[in-house]
Amino acid sequence: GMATGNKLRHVESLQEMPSGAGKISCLNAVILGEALASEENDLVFPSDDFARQAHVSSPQQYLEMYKRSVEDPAGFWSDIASEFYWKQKWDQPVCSENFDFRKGNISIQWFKGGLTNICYNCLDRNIESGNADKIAIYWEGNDLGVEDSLTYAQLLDRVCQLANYLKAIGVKKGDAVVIYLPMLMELPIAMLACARIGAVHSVVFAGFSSESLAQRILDCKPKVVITCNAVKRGAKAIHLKDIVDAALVDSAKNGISDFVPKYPPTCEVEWVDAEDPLFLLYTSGSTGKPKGVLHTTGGYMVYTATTFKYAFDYKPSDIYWCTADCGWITGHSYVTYGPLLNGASVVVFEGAPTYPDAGRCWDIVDKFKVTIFYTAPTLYVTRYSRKSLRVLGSVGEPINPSAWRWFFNVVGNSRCPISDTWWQTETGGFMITPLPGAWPLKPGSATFPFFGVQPVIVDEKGVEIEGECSGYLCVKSSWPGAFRTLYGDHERYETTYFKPFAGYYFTGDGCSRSNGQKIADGLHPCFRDKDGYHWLTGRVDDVINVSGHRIGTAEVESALVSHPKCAEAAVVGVEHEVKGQGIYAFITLVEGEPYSEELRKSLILTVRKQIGAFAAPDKIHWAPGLPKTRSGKIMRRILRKIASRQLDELGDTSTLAEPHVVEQLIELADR
Ligand code: 6R9
Repeated sequence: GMATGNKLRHVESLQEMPSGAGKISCLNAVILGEALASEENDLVFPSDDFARQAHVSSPQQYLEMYKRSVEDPAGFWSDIASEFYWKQKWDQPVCSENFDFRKGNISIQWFKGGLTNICYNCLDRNIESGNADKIAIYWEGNDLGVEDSLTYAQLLDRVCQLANYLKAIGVKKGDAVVIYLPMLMELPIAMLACARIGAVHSVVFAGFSSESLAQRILDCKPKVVITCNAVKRGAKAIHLKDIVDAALVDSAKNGISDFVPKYPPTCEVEWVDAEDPLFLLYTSGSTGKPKGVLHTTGGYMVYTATTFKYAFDYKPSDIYWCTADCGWITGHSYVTYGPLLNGASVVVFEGAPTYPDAGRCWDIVDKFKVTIFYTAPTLYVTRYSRKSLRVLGSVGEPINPSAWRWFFNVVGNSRCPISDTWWQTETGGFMITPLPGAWPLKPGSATFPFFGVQPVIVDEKGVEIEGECSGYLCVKSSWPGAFRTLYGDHERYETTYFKPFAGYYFTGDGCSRSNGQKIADGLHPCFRDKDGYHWLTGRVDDVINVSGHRIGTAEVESALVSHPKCAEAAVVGVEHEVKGQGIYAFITLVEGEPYSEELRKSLILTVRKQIGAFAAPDKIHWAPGLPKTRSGKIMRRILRKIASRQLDELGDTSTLAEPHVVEQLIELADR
């Protein structure tokens, strides 16, 4: 099994690696010398057996590959891209980018001029190479005993039928298609069908309310909305079709098709440019309405496939299960595209991990003999053998060292390396992640950058900091999976991501490199330690992460203030035992309105209705006033402290316009 402690297996003294882009400071460190090993006992080493069979089995091997990936990105990525099918190879430089707004518009292109199709590469290509009868999808329904599966050949048939139907009703290359489905096999099928005909899918998580769905429909103006009648989640039935009908009324659309008839099971592929859009996925930002993150075809294809293969050490004999819903980026990149591009067998689970009881996940692992299990740290469980597992993955939020150890010791039986994958909707695929087998892990650290990724930590002024430090996490050059724009708003793309720190992509996360503890005031929530390991601990902006669902506090606030009795609302995230973060809302009512339990419920209901149940506030804190600066800015730092009851850490409140509101808030904390 894996061993923890002072072992020096696989640890070599490596020289600092020079690179075209200057020193790769984050790498100095895979170099774990004697001093480190004797002082640390928090290193978790891969077993010899695991390392021996791994794609990347030593720090040196990683460093060699990494060095090439950043010094010669074109060569590195075009070698990998050549393993895919291209109707026509790219005729322009493999990559071109401008990351510096001072030099003109931000632009990123990979494999431009190349013609390909990601659906063809997922299905036809794998079928031609002998995998026609391999299971592509094992589907496990919400209710026990309800299951299904599709081989690669069967999946292709189903995709083609739907693709033909979409074509028949007028969907053409470049048209948007909204998909509002639970985790049925039809969800990946619908994504692939769109990709096959060059349509741009926009999956809307089926937990979103009709109003949220309508907002997205109005923004991307799809030709079609694909949905189903109803779904059961746990013991509850949700009538999706009614929600869609309501949304279509809101967004003034006509003509609704109630069923998808059977169409022929073959369908010509629409060859698209590598830079043609593949999908839009709406995600929350710190302000304003949700952003339509746009991913294109070629780079995304190459990147999701490669990250999947290396970060999970994927082998053709693996059975892979990712618990994410296709309504989020994790479901796009690591339920559908990444695994299928690799010809993997993927478990797709419709239900809730706790239904009918908390053992459900482990039943599924045992039933399908899952070998790679990828989930969010908030999923908790016990019992069952789980002998089949060999690699574990974690995503969505920082996993704290004790949760990490539990996942490692209990779920993985101290045998399975954990890939704690840090990435975002915007990045398309993993950015900072272990390559299991290549280096020792540290519980709670996402470790090192993936090939081609150059993370940097900058200070408030945007100056890069070397060595042990903390600051804002940025990336200094493009990678194939990067998003290319925000749909219909390139200016917002530049302003949000490229202007905060000139010359870099700003992630919205903090990062630090010092060993162990968080930097005090939460402004620098990620660090990189002296060994170069990266530690991410959260967002530096007003985005919160509830059970892996990304939510902008501004969206929840605007739902709350739409309530006729709410004058003002301020929402912050607080630590939550089960969900990672909980939603904590400070509410100022309109003049003269008394606090009541009924009003509390009706405020929460407003959020459920406008966004979805997953965004419902966990706590409503009545606030006669909110702490504001003299210029009228809400001091969220103070609200966060009040929400987490760190009342002795309120800091300087003298700059507040009305300092007494803080005392009022403390008094009302438990009302
Ligand atoms: C993939 C996904 C992105 C935000 C990101 C960060 C947080 C994701 C993490 C993590 C620490 C990890 N995040 N993975 N934080 N460690 N392994 O979750 O995308 O929904 O866009 O959220 O999630 O704060 O900025 P998305």
